[in-house]
Amino acid sequence: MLRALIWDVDGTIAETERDGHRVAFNHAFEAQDLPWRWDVPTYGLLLGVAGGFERLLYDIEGRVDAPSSDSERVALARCLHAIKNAAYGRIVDAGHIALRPGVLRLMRACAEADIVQAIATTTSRANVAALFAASFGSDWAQRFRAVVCAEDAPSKKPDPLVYRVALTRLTLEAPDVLAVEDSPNGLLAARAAGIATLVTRSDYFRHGGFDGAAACCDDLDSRVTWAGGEAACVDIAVLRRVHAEAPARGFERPGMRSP
Ligand code: XBP
Ligand code: MG
Repeated sequence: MLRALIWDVDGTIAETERDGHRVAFNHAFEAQDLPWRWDVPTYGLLLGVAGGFERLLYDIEGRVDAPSSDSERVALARCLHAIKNAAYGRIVDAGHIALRPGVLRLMRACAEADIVQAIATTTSRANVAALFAASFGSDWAQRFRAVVCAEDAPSKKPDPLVYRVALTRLTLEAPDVLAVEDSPNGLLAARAAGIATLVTRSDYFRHGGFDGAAACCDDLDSRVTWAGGEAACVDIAVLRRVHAEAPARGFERPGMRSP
């Protein structure tokens, strides 16, 4: 039985990357008098590195005009990341980042159907709080039984840690839940934790590789397909069917043995 839905944040609940985090990173470069800028396609490539700090460090390490010592590069990445997060908060507070289609509808339906909801994200608690306060209001935390962020799971997706911590906090097992993700790294993380995953492809991952997803759609208000069927949008009946049918399609559950 489906007991809980675990939501990713960036790309899944809102399109935060291109016009949110990316713009804020560029603001940080400018604020530090650096000539570096991440254009839209470049940022798409860099999203292969999960975590804003890790993404910065990866990029800095490939630049000839970056500091030469490891400690200076780490210090620069930390400084830029802090400036970027403050700028991201301002972008979100200003209402520039909208919820993706169907998110609010599905959250309300889950609440009515007694399906518990949780968050499993690579971003920080402050970034989640800024986005959710702007999107859901100041009482946003009441919607979620667990909110697991970068601070709780320092090994970023595709590492399954963030999902394992979410399961522990929910006191549920992987077969009790369904994850909603937008990216290949997110899908890998959820699957590595043994969790069936519905993928709502975000702009940057429209053509991502989603082998192993329990179901896929372009957004929650659009046609969703899975091995056993399809539907006009993602609703509670679809969530329950996708979750129930996932094991029958060879999805490996912890403790289950292949025949
Ligand atoms: C999101 C991320 C984050 C954001 C930036 O991944 O990888 O790094 O891009 O946020 P997911 P931070 O959607 O899979 O959680 O700078 O706070 O990391
Ligand atoms: Mg995501």
